[in-house]
Amino acid sequence: MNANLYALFESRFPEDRTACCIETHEGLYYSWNDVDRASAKMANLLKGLNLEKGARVAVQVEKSPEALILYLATIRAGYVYLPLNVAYRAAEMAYFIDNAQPEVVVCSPQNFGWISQIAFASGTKHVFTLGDDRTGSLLTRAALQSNSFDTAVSAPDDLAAILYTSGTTGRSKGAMLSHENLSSNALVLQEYWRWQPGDVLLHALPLFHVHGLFVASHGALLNGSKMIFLPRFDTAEVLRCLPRASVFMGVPTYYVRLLAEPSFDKELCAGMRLFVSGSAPLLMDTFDQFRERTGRTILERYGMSETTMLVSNPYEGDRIGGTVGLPLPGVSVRVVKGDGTTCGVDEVGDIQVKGPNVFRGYWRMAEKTAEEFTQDGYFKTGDVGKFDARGYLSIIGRSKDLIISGGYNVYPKEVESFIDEMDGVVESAVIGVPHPDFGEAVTAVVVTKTDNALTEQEIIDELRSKIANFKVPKRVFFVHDLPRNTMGKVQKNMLRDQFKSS
Ligand code: MLC
Ligand code: AMP
Repeated sequence: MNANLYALFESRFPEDRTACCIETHEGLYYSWNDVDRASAKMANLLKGLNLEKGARVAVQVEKSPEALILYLATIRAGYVYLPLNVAYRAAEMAYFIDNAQPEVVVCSPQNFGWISQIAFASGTKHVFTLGDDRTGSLLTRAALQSNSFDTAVSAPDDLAAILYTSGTTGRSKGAMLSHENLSSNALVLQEYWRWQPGDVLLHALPLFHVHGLFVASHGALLNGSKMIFLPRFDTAEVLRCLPRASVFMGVPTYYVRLLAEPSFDKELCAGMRLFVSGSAPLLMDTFDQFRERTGRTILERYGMSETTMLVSNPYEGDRIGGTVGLPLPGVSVRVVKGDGTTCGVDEVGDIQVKGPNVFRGYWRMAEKTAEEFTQDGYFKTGDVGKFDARGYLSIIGRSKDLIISGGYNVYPKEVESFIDEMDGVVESAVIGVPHPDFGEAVTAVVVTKTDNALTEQEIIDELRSKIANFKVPKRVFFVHDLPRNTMGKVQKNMLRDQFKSS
């Protein structure tokens, strides 16, 4: 049997392929036939480039139906999709491209100048452009291709995607996900969340992370369901489209923003069957307010790039606020103490996972991969939590030094290294402090040389020119020394306490 993920989707396309698969906010309709033919054209284009087996196709483009179709075309042709956040700047892109060695890079037309320079310098052979308005060389070239394509035959272990997740100590690591990783998770979620005939997904998430690219899109594709595609999360647009949808997925910030709208009420949600939250902790207050306002209970689930989804509150049965729910069918999740023994009920420890959803390792980092797995094959998530007596998992914290801001991961170490190399800086510590909209806000605490007059704004401006905007600290504070323990380690919890209400 062909384990290619596209073959699975194709086997689930609705009987009527003229039905709508993607509807855009501008009112354009893409039928299932359109998606099939357009992905065939792009797959033919890629195949015609004579790429090697397992070639990476790195993509940094704005969200559009064509961007999703490019993803489908890449896996359909048997290549490996590598999505990159549109916020990444030159230094970040140079690292990813140099590390992943993609044979093809696709970027927005307006970024072609600088990205093609980086790509060609790293040995990439083909750089195409794709705009969010159906423009760019990718589409011009694909238009000349045949609109039928025999989906490549893939083994379950063949790679379908590489998702870069930042490293706690060094640079970003590419999590390698196989066709089986993605298809097993998609199938489990379709059943677990009771996708139904007639469901319509309101898709407002970005297409370069697990949540928007896999969890949301795969659900609709597997179910033969229409997606209403928004280019980004925009509260007014979501409110406008909600009455025509039945499923919505988002990070907690989306729910906070919806609740801030007085017009968001039961009536608008009348046709809604399912609201899913994930990627960051959903506050109890948001969970409760949402239920009160809409009569709907948000279903919170827990996932990560390396594992896609591993735990979820049930569709039927209690969705318990403050917990991420129960391990998904076929996925084994345990909480262990420092000595490796399993924790009892309500005992806090490290969360580990094993199952068909767990990735195939970090791209060209065999040692790092080995470190992140236990001897009996469990992946160490870096999250800390506990199971209650009913088997519901709560995430209590993280053993990894990570900030999650509006659903995006920010690794303090990376931001610190950019601050530390600025003239006049002795050292810095980057922390997350509570933020009403983003959940956590990136905050920098900096020690400068005594005669230095570096200002908060100068540091922010300098960082803005170098790293993705969501990683730039919202505030910068200056101190004489960073608090350290007897081992010399910076005590970030003291800094978090000190600056939490700033
Ligand atoms: C934007 N900004 C952010 C930010 N997003 N700041 C902190 N954190 C964020 N997440 C800042 C920009 O730097 C800019 O600042 C200003 O906000 C306006 O930018 P914008 O792009 O117009 O913002 P907006 O559209 O409002 O975006 C906010 C958001 C977006 C919450 C809608 O960040 C978003 O869609 N997040 C979802 C992330 C996601 O998909 N996560 C899933 C990961 S998968 P300035 O100062 O420059 O103006 C995963 C696994 C799993 O974790 O389990 O799912
Ligand atoms: P990423 O590396 O971007 O895939 O982010 C994965 C991380 O997001 C996980 O390791 C968790 O720390 C966090 N995360 C995902 N879902 C949840 C959730 N529902 N609650 C709390 N944290 C979450």
